[in-house]
Formats: sequence, C-alpha cells, structure tokens
Amino acid sequence: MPDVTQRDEETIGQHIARHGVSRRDFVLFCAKLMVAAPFGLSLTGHARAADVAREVAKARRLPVIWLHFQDCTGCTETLLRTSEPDLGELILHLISLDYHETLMAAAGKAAETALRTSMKENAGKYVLVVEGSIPRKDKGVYMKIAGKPAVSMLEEVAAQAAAVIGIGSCAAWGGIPSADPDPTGAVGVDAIVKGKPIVNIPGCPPNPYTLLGTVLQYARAGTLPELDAEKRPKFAYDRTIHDHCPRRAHFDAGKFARQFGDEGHRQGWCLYHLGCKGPDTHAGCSTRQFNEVVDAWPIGIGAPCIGCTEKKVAFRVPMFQVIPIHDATPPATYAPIESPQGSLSVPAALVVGGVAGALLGAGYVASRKFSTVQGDEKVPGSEAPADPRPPDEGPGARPKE
Ligand code: FSX
Ligand code: SF4
Ligand code: F3S
Repeated sequence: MPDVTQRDEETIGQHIARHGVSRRDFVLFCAKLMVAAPFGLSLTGHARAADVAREVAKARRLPVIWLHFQDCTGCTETLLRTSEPDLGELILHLISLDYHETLMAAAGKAAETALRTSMKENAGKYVLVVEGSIPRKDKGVYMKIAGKPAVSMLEEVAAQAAAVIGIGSCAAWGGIPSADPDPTGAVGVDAIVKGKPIVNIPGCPPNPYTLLGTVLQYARAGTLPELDAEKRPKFAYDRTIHDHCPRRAHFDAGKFARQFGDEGHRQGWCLYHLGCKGPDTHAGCSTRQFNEVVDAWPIGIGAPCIGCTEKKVAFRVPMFQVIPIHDATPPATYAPIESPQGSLSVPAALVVGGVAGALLGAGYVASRKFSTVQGDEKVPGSEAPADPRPPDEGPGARPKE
C-alpha cells in the first residue's frame, strides 16, 4: 500500500511518476475506465486511452476517507483484488486514501489520529466513501467504533465532506443486513446524511471502475456524474443486464435452462426460468465484469442475476422466483435484409403514403396495447410464466406456495 499519510498537492501524473508506475499500466487502467464509462463522463469522453490518461494525470489526488459499517468488505476486495497486482497498487496511487480501517496499518488511537488529521487538513475537500449499512435501531447500539455508534461517526465525518459516496448495496440502501427480519434497523447513507451531495454505487459488490470514474471525474473537474432517481451514476446504471447479456440470444430464441445442471444450463442458455433478475436490473456487469477475469460475473459462471443493484429486488424478491417481463418481447419476424428497389409514380406514392399513414395509426394503437402504463392493457406475455420447476428439488426448486 502506498504512503497514505502523505498529503500533497501534486497531480496524479507527478505522483505516479515519483512512484515509478509504468505508463503501460496507467494507460491500461484508463482503457478499462473508458469501457466502464463509455458515455456520461467528460473525463472518459476521448477516442484514445492515451488521451484519457493525459486527463487523469492532470487531476490532483483526492483525499478520501473510507468508513466501514455493516458489510462483508467485498466492496474493498473488488476494488483491490484485480488479477493484475500492479493495477490494484495503481488504484491506491490515484486517490489519497487517508483512512480505511481494513487497509491501514494503524490501529486504535493512531487510527483515530489519522482520521482526525485528515478531517482537519482537508475539511470541505475530502470525499467520504461509506461501505456497509448503518444500524439505526435501539440508538445504533449494534455497531460502535472507537466507542461511538456508527450513526454518530457517519454524521460527524459527513459534516465536513465535500461529497459522500455510498459504495455497495449495503451503503446505498441497507443491502443484506436490511433483509427481513432486519435485526439492526440497517439503512443506507442517504437515510442519515442530509445537505450533502450523495452518490450511490450499489452492487454486492459494485464495479470498482464506477467508483473510480466518479472520484476521478470529481478530482479533475469538480463535478459529479449525472444521477438517476436512485442517486446512481447514469453512466453505469442506465441499461439493464438483460440489454447486453451474452445469453440474450437464447432468451429471444426461447432456449432456457430449467434446472441447475440440466442440458440447457450446461449449454449456457438463458437463466430466466432459474430466477434471473437481469431484465429488472440496471448495472453494467454484462459488459464490464469483475477482477479483470473474463466471464467473472454471476451470469458468466452460470448463476442467475439476483438484482443486487436494485433496492426493490435484491434481498427482497426470493432468489429463484421468476419475474414478469415488462418490456415488449422481440418481433416474431424481422425486416428482410435486402428489399427490392424500384421507383414510384406520384399517384402510387400518394396511395403508399395513405397506407403508411394508416399503418402508423395502427402501429400507435398497437403500441398503446403493448404499453405497460398503469390502466393500459397488459403486455401480452408479460405475466410471469408458470414455474416449470418441481417443488423441493435442490437449489433450483420452486418455492413452496
Ligand atoms: Fe455490502 Fe460491501 Fe455486498 Fe459485501 O462490504 S454490498 S455485503 S459485497 O461488500 O457492503
Ligand atoms: Fe441474460 Fe438473465 Fe436476460 Fe437470460 S434473463 S438473457 S440470463 S439477463
Ligand atoms: Fe449483481 Fe446481477 Fe451484476 S447479481 S453483480 S447486478 S449480474
């Protein structure tokens, strides 16, 4: 781990040069950042990774204070456990990680001093990253750090932060600790912190490049990315897993795994009938994956997506429950690839225009029929299909009614 106690005004470029980081690793990292944030960040809006590297190098290292509450530390793990050790090391050169309970060598009073020093020296300038949910029940008694309830610690450190980022589903909305019966009254950051810009980066764990893209954009331009209604950066959560899933062709062709380990599962067919929540889940896992390992993401290894980035899905909807499809199904027929060409006389064009108008009108009526707006007719086929699985048979079994 680099020297985290050093507070400096040098740029990322100067810092990595001083630490002998290879240009190859740096440009490789920037290429991955471009994949993670192809749109929506001015930082990555360049054609070449070398141009993104030039932009990132100009930014100053942002002081970051990272608090841990009720979590499994998977968010930190996914940030640092790249399959390429140099990349994990490089990430710690990009930010000035002043306080991080599971990474810092200091403990006890020395750790507390590091936190106070960073808060004082960087008041109003540091970014607070929160990992884990905050227990609120019974005055927050279920978690204390340095003798203080987590909820008080969060309020105190957030008060002087420039912005607060909730990393992982636990910090974004409670995550696993908030699952029924929720013994500690677990909540996310924005249930506690008021009056500060808050960015949620859910996922259990989330993609680390979403965090790095957000932090580096803030360091370079002083701006946060555009957010959706759940305070998630749109650049990373604007599409569903289903939109870009490598198994989507099987879904469209009606080829499904019906049981874990059956022929369809072994063939890599769609996992919808095993409870995949990909159609309802906004995240970039299908294109960005994890830990620099090809196919290292749930569906890539044959496990259905549980919707871990969605507040209303993960740890709320049973893992193997089959969900309704809200989007219209693909067309039964496709336009021909080559259509015969010819020219039209004026009267014929008028007739065709009339027909086209009528067809558009019919199309509009049809689209109203296919609409999922409340009060409209239901999308044909949008009802959850009958569960084909037998009850009581292993992990893929149908839940008892
Ligand atoms: Fe939660 Fe982070 Fe899930 Fe774990 O620590 S988002 S339990 S992967 O990793 O907070
Ligand atoms: Fe992929 Fe799941 Fe959609 Fe099937 S249902 S295509 S496995 S996201
Ligand atoms: Fe989570 Fe689904 Fe991605 S479970 S990690 S959003 S594939």
